Amino acid sequence: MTAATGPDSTAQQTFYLKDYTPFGFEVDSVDLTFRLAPNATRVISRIHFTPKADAADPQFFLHGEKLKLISASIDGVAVTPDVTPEGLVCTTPDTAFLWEAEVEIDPAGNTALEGLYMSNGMYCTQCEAEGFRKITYYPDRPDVMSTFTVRIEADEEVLLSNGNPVSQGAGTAEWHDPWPKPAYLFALVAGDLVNHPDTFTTKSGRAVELNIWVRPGDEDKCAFGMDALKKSMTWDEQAYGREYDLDIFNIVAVDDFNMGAMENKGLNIFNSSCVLASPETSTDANFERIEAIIAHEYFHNWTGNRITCRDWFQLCLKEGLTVFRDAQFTSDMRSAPVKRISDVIDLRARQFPEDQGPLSHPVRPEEFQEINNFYTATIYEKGAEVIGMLKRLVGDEAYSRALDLYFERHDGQACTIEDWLKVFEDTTGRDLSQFKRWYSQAGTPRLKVDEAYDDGTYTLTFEQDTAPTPGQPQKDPRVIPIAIGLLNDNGDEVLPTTVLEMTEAKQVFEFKDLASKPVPSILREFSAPVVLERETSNAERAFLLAHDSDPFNQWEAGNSLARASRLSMVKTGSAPDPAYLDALQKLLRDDTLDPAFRALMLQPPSQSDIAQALFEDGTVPDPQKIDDAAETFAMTLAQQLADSLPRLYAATTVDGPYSPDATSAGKRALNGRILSLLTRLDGGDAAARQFASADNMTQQYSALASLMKAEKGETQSIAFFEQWQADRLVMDKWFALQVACASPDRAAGIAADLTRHPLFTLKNPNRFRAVMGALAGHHAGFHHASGAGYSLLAENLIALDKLNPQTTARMCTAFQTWKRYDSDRQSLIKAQLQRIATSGGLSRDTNEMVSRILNA
Ligand code: 0A1
Ligand code: ZN
Repeated sequence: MTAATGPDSTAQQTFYLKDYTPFGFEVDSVDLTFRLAPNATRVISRIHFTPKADAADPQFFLHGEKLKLISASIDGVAVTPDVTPEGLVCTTPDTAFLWEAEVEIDPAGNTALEGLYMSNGMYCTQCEAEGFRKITYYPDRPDVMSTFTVRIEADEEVLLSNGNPVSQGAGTAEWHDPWPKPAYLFALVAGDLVNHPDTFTTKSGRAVELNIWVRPGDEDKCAFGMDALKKSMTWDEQAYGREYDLDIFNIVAVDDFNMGAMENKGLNIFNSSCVLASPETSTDANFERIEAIIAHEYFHNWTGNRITCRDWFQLCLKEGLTVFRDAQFTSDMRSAPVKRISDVIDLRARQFPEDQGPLSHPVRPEEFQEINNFYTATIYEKGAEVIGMLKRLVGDEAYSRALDLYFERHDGQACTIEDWLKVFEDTTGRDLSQFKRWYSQAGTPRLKVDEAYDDGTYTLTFEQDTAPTPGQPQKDPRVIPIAIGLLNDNGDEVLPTTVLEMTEAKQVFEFKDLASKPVPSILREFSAPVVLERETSNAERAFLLAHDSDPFNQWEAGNSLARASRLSMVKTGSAPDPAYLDALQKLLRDDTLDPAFRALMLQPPSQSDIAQALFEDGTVPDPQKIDDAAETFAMTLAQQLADSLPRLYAATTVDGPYSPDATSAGKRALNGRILSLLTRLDGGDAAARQFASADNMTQQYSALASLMKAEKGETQSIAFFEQWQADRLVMDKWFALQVACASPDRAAGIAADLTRHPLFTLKNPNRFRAVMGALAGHHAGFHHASGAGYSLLAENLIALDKLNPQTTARMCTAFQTWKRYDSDRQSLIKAQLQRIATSGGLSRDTNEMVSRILNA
């Protein structure tokens, strides 16, 4: 790769998939010594290279950024490489040689949290995607794999790296990882940590030592994570035949972390919010997320580590598959329908806006400026959806055989999407070239449905169309698996779930010998990530809500009723649809339904989703009106249910000792929704009582949120602060709630005040996200006509970019939907985007994001 231009440049370097060239050298082994010191850590590398005989690119280029080169030698003879801000090149022998270098780095000054950095006095690393080059000179690309031996010299008590421990002494430790790996999976941790230990025996009898390492004081928050880890290890053996492959598996919790967690070989590093859990400090949602992330990182051991990516364009190869696997795990551990519905809500909230706006990119992008900007909902969640479609098309049994072949054929390799699809082609004999468009074409297909019934034959006509996306004006038809069922007038299924395979732009499917015109249930289980467009009546939606045997489509029927009702409230000022209110009340009282499912039915469509629906309908969304409609709806529902709310509240209250299991959590979720309705009527009495008596965070938090939303929670908010001010993770909740529960008029002002709070800091991504993420997620507050939300976010992004480009660039996505809104708001947003763009010294990450959003 050639040198990139400086961060200020508008013409940043772009990297292209088509330019892939293998590295010209084998890396036979890597030996690293770390002499840790906060501002002057020395890293000594000894790396054996062998030139490849047929190298297309014979240049010896090693990545390196922000490194002070102390010395370099080849086969013991000092060399003077050509050093640039991006790396070095050096003349090398034609045969195998030993490269040795010593560099100095500054972990304490590393606020970007990429490479080796310090968090609360502890050293830790984050190398994905391109952080290793900030540690030492190295071919920092995922297709260069090698075995690593690491020696750490430091004052800290606990010294960890990848693989198995070799030796441990006073102030030193040595680790060896026998599995060849790319540098992005390297990790090192040094700190005065304590562990929560356990053991696991794999199905072939390997004894594995397990540890969760935390700061002293957090050791009582590890048991749930450890249990989740053991469940994940067992599940991967049973579901995929995958065993763990080292003698030890370490997890470390870190407070300052840009993402959720990282799957470093044998040494997973976690944002503390994604591993520490206790009933008093964590909500049910936290518990569920922790279980899923522990599983996700563990599953990467096979899908990511043993089989990795050839280059970063293939990121979905490991991420889409691992998200798919962790979703299967959660479905097995909890409720499959509830997991599916929650995932689709999330996909529509995060991936659809991305796919329909200026940041739209294919699941496998073909170009990027900064790879850190591509850890997106499209790569992760749409990547997982594509695998779900593939599995549906080939069937469970073929999926299983294809995966076996994938592991057998590609273990130890750095692979591509072509390799992935080929195992399916070889297993099934199918030609997947058209299916591959899901990886290369960006944008969400819209699927239009027309129906006809004549003389016992029912006809469904589907048309697919995908709007142009940046750089892709033209789209070709994709393969779309459409799972459908047909119901008769009594609600009985006359056609059980059947998968239609759509391959054409327009395609007709016929169903014969039907006694009467059926009611179709289309896209069951959300069998493809598309937008379904179908003219349908509220009566039919209500019918499916009552009778559909597919829980996803049952929920979807209710969801589309809710959307339709909300849209007409906003557009015409009408009252909430009585038929929908009626249906909701029935569901709410139906004790045969899973409480978690009922809680989801009660979850209103997101205000951003309503804004998008209005926009697509040709109406300019007014965020304040959308918020007003949401308020009116909730108030009307509360009033209609007035008589039964206290009883429903009591009936769903979970007493006794707290347990985070799915059944209790589902009940509490429903109880929380009921409490928020009740609080609108009872002056906050029930919520205040719940707040006072709660012995777990789920109930304390839902009581506080209900009270604050009703502007009755001032005392409780102060009490909460006082109780929890020493707990960073709980304080993140407090910060976020202040903004999330504020009225639209006050949200930006409150967020601004919070940025001046003594506990606010730009250095901790969780805290920054708590305030700015909550503001961006407060639809009517962020998009307030004053523009105060936009300018506050811009101001903070400019400040954060100097410290932490990755988190800044991610948060820029708050502006991605700007073209939906009226011209005044568009001008306000554009001015703020330009303000960021011209603020000077902008990072490559943020520069790329802002220019992509601006160029919409
Ligand atoms: N591979 C991780 C995600 C991840 C990516 C980049 C990071 O850098 C800050 C950290 C984590 C996963 O999928 O969990
Ligand atoms: Zn991942």
